[in-house]
Amino acid sequence: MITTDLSSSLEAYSRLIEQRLDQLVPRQNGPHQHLFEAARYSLLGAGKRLRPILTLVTTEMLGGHIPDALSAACTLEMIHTYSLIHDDLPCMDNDDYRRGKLTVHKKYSEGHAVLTGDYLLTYAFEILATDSTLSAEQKVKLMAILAKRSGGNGMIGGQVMDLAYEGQQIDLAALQALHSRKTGDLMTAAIEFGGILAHAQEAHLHKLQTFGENIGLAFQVIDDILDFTNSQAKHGRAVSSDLINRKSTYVTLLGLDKARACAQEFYDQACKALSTLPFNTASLIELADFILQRHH
Ligand code: GRG
Repeated sequence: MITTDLSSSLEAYSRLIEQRLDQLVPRQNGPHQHLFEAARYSLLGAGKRLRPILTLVTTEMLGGHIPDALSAACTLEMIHTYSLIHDDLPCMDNDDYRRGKLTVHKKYSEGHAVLTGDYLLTYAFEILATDSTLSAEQKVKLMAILAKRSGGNGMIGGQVMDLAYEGQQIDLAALQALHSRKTGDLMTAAIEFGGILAHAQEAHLHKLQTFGENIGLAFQVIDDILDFTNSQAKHGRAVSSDLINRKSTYVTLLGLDKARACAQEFYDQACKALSTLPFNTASLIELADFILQRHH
């Protein structure tokens, strides 16, 4: 059950994130104004904001200060949005719609979509490097986490595995290795960000990482389930985009019931990792519940 309390705090966090993104990426005039327009088009007004919310909830849980964590949290949304813009391009998934509106390459052009993604990626690091609320040590740690988790052995590596496995039946271990990078790493970064922003101890950071890795995988299993069941609800048959693209997913490999059990197992592991932390972890567990029970 998602409580009214949780949905109102998710809305409150989303509002803060939306306002800060709006401030961080203002409109600009000049021959390159379309870049900022496209960045605002892709960033503002939609999206669950799950990654920055994970950072803010973790920061607050550990006794950190939300206003000081907000810009850093927004950099995760920028990296996430760049990955969606590039993933939608014709050379990747070739999607026409994202977050209920035309994809950036359809609304503007392919060139603008590539460059808007590049801009959001680059700008995320500029924000971290110049955030006056962060210490020099925090800046370096956050930039290292973001680079590693979104890089060649993280999100981008996972996407390349996805390309490599196209049209192939892969086993569960390969699927997990792919998704722990493609989806899990940025979620883990979001949790690690909370730890760094609230000056968490090393031992606590390790537990938080385990939580992040497992909740990232639970999120992906649910995503596969939703892709399958929403297609069924919409079309009355199993024509999920994953099936059309002949992608191996938790549902195609395990079937619906075992995929649900698998999501629950990742959720349980995630919560177990939190159980020995000397903090009130209720809000992070509520967020994990939301991830497990979400319908979109
Ligand atoms: C192209 C560099 C590059 C990387 C692409 C993350 C990724 C790798 C591609 C995005 C497409 C995709 C299906 C990723 C799996 C993770 C996922 C389900 C993303 C959607 O995240 P949500 O549901 O989206 O949090 P909103 O719109 O709510 O932010």
